[in-house]
Amino acid sequence: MAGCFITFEGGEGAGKSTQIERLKQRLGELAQPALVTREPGGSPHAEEIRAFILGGHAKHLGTFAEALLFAAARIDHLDKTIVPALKRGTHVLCDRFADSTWAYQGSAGNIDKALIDQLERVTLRGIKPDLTFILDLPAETGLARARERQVGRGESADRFEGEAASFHHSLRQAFLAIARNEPKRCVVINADQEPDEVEAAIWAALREKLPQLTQNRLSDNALRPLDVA
Ligand code: Z5A
Repeated sequence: MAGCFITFEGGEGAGKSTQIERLKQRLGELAQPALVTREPGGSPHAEEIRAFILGGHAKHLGTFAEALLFAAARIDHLDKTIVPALKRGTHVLCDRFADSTWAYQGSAGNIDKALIDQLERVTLRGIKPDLTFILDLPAETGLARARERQVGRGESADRFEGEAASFHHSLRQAFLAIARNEPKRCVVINADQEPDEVEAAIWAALREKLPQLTQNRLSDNALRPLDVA
């Protein structure tokens, strides 16, 4: 595809949305258009499924049924938003994707890995992120950030933020395990530092993994790899 697909993963309050906006801005300055999207959600029907799951309405159906709902949302998101953008040469910056199903429903949620694997295969149909940033920080730090933001906005905890501390600890380990298993695709970023430092670490990793994105798209050198892709 002509665009690059980049996902951001990690526990609650890791700073994904903050860094995605910063990266979009930097890419825009280099005439590298990027679409920001999120999971669950990112297309009208997937956003309806998001509201249902995060509102806690699917919890009584059990963790595997929730995994199915995340997959249903992902199919619509891929078909309506992600694949069309990549085909027209727009990069996609996605806040969470399939690794979140592995971590939340598979590892922390104790759903059989083989089932999650099969679900992922039929859902993704071969589409994988080109690069995944795993924003890593202690679960307590991320939860404290998320709570502070909720208090500021007068919101309450969603379906997953209300889980026990042990759930959030195992999530962190699950994301780190994904990164160990797929070192070519995944880069672990220390998210327990100032936003400017996190941004610099992300940019340095992007320069190494997808250097064509860190060049001005309108310059001769940058045009060649994208035209070939
Ligand atoms: N889920 C799942 O179970 N299975 C799946 O397959 C998928 C998802 C796809 C989506 O919720 C939920 O769905 C999620 C997993 C589950 N669990 N929960 N909850 P969401 O999209 O509403 O929430 P989230 O993905 O966890 O994002 P978040 O809590 O909004 O966090 P964030 O985007 O990573 O962080 P942020 O909004 O950029 O920053 C949070 C706050 O910290 C904010 O006030 C910032 O100003 C501040 N911040 C950001 N960076 C820093 C630094 N570096 N230092 C200090 N403060 C910072």
